[in-house]
Amino acid sequence: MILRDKISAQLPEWRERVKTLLKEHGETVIDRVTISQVYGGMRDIKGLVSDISYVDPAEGIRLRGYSIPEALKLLPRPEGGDMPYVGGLYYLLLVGETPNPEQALAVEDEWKARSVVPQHVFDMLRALAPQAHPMQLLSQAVLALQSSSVFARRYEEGMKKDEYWLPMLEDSLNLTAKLPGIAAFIYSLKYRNGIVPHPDPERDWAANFAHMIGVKDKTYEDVARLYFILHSDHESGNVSAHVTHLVASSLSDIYYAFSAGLNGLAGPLHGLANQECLGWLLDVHKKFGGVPSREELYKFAWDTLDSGKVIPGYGHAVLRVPDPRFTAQMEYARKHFPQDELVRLADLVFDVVPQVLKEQGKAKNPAPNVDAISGALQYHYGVREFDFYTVLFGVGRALGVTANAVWARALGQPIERPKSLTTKMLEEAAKGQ
Ligand code: HAX
Repeated sequence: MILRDKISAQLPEWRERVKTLLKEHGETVIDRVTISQVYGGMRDIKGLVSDISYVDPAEGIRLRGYSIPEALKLLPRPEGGDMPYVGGLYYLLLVGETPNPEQALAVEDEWKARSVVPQHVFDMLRALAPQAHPMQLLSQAVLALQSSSVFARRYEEGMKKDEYWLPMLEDSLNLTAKLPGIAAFIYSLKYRNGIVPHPDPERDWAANFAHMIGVKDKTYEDVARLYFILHSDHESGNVSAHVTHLVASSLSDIYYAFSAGLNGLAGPLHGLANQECLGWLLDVHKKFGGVPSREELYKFAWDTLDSGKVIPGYGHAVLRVPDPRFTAQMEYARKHFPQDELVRLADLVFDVVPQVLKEQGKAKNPAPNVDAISGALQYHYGVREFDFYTVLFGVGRALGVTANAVWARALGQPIERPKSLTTKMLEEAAKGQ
């Protein structure tokens, strides 16, 4: 298998590199930690390693060194498509090299061969409470697949540590292959008739999601590819990525680990912000009977803040500029459907809200993040049930966290165990200054 062979070939050098770094420079100090960081959600403490992506506060994400526009340009695309194969992106994340079309298609073929979702997963989803949030369904579905974990079986049988990454890769491919079908089933179960068409062997991973969810407009295939690529990875410290890494560090398999990561993604300050953001846009639209004036929106934004709420889709823990994932989606919308009311509204919000947040003076970053626009694109194509949007985020996020998990295991990253302190200890440390 191409991914296994490519990673295998790189491993001796990588292992040597890490070993030498630790042996010769293990005691090198790279940062200091302040009391406000310890009490403040560990913000900006440099304590994780990922070679798969890096978020520069002043520029945004780079996936294996490529900015979003570069990656979208370089990755191979299907004939007639405007956006790259997600299989090519997965190749880039896992292997660290830009794939040629055959290599991107080899990943797509791996996914096709592994895409059948076991019946028990559907049966379990049908048995859940009708009011359950779609993110609960997604998390439970991933957990239900755990019984097929190759890693758990091989570990039980006994395997050498330097082989751990091989079943992790197998599990990761099996999991990611099934996610479009699971997500489409959740959508149909919650909002349609509970029936999902079979995947079409002629279509790629993302286009098959578009097909299974029932969106007829062919250009939605591009939107699906763009969406999953943009949401794939955002270095390792965000909640969903960090939780997945943390859980996997105890040698849990990827099903346990990613299910936990999804539960973090379901929080309104993280992935659920996309649903919240669309809800906020619709509230504005409803209140003013369309796109309001600048002044009306300015007041509405202040009313939101004054009521003690955050403005969803704005602000970021690391970024200090507009999120390039926002920009990529905004550019797509402006190019393909500039007259769409919600897109026009999202554009106006982009104009007004940063000013409001600056005036309030609390948010360190008043600029939009990925969630400020993603829902408006889905809404345009008729995917209007916005409590489903975080499921879409989860499908994309699986690509990044599984790629990281494979490499963490390949490089033998240990169980995570940071140290906690008491408030008294912090007070004493402060006195000692
Ligand atoms: N609206 C109102 N207030 C905001 C704000 C916003 N969009 N963004 C930040 N603030 C406030 C914070 O609530 C905080 O207030 P307090 O001091 O009263 O606690 C203050 O500004 C400082 O926060 P910060 O340091 O700038 O931001 P954090 O690193 O603590 O948090 C968040 C980053 C993304 C959680 C934050 O900006 C936020 O709540 N944004 C709105 C929700 C959102 O869009 N989340 C999605 C983020 C992207 C993501 O993960 N997607 O999945």
